[in-house]
Amino acid sequence: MSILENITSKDAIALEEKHGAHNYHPLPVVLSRGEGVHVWDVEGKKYYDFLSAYSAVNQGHCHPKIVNAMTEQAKTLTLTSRAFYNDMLGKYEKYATETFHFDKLLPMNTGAEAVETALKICRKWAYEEKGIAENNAEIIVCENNFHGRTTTIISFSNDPVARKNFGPYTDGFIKIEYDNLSALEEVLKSNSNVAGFLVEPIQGEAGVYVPSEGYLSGAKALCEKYNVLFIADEVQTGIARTGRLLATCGNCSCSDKHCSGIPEIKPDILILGKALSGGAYPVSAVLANDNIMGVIRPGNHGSTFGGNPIAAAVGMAALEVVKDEELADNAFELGELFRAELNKFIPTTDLVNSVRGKGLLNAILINDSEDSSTAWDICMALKENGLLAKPTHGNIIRFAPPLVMTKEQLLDCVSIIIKTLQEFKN
Ligand code: IF1
Repeated sequence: MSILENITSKDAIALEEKHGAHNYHPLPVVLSRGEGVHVWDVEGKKYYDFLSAYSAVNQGHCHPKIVNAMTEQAKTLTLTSRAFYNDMLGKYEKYATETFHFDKLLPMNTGAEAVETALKICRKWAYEEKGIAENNAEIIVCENNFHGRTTTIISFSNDPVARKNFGPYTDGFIKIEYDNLSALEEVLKSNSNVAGFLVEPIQGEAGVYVPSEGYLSGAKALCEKYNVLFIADEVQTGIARTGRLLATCGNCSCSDKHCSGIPEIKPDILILGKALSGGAYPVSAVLANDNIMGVIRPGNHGSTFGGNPIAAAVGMAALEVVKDEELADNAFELGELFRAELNKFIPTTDLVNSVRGKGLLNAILINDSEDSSTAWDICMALKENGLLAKPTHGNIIRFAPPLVMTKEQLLDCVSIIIKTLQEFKN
């Protein structure tokens, strides 16, 4: 069989089933094309994408500016490794550090790699700058976190499916309740070996759990008080998804007209991935100022592909699109509209308990037991009606369309969602 031959959905699924590892349980739809907020399956059916590859495709599918940057660079120079300089990396690093207001950027490829990088930087900082005795550094994490799939990262997960039988686990992590400042202070007060606090500004996998107002700034203040690094994992929440360039953005010097005036929550270490490339290419990064990033010296860390010229070109284009098209503002406004429309509908149905989220990272909570298949069945019905979304833990459906959506398209999607829920029979 030629790889260029047309294939039916059924055959494509059968091939993966037979030849691929079974580490996923996808919705049975086989996509072959994407443009903006839409994707098409191999039979030509068109869908609204309400997952955006888990918030990687914020700029929309196959954004021409990003695709052009990628293909032009691919024709010129793809990979040099970091054994040599390339002419794109410095330009990208300058652009990204100016965009996010940090001194330095360390380029990696996937989100999990960037999280690992941040953990390494934090530990090294603890030994060399904070003065913690070797091998004693601890990093605080939150219950129900999701930071990726590596052995170290799953060591501090509390999802049994992600974790069981992958031991022995990496030491040096303390787990506390999310959205609980006294739990954080409790640990900080009693343990002088704490080096960092790793947190998602909104817990995605936990079901788009938005912490209380003031939690992040409070946590940041506590970290400052106890000389502990505040590490924000914005792999999913970053790059305009939540209606700001970053979910930790406050009243900073950016031009975001929806800055709320709350004090700026500037992480000591910022982790980005996913939409840093608009979903075109694996591009992740860790940003920090010199007093922290300075602990990393030649040989301490690296990656064959991290910082490659295609990634640099793509990363720069993807950030430019976010600014040029004011995607943070659009996500903010459409998010308000989305929740308002669903909040009008929810009192009329027994199927949905509530909607929550920020910007265009939202979820509806289905009124059924955590282990029922209702959320999955609703997603199957949404698929039939031309909208793709995926259930997450605990009978929750995440709604995260590309941020390039128009108001008309969003209202069209809202009517598909409401119609599907109205027609849905358990
Ligand atoms: C999978 C969830 C989303 C992330 C945060 C780091 C990473 C992720 C906050 C790692 C990745 C993904 C990966 C994907 C499912 C997915 C996900 F449902 F699991 F939680 F997005 F909501 N930090 N999130 O959300 O980035 O190494 O994957 O590039 O199946 O693992 P990565």
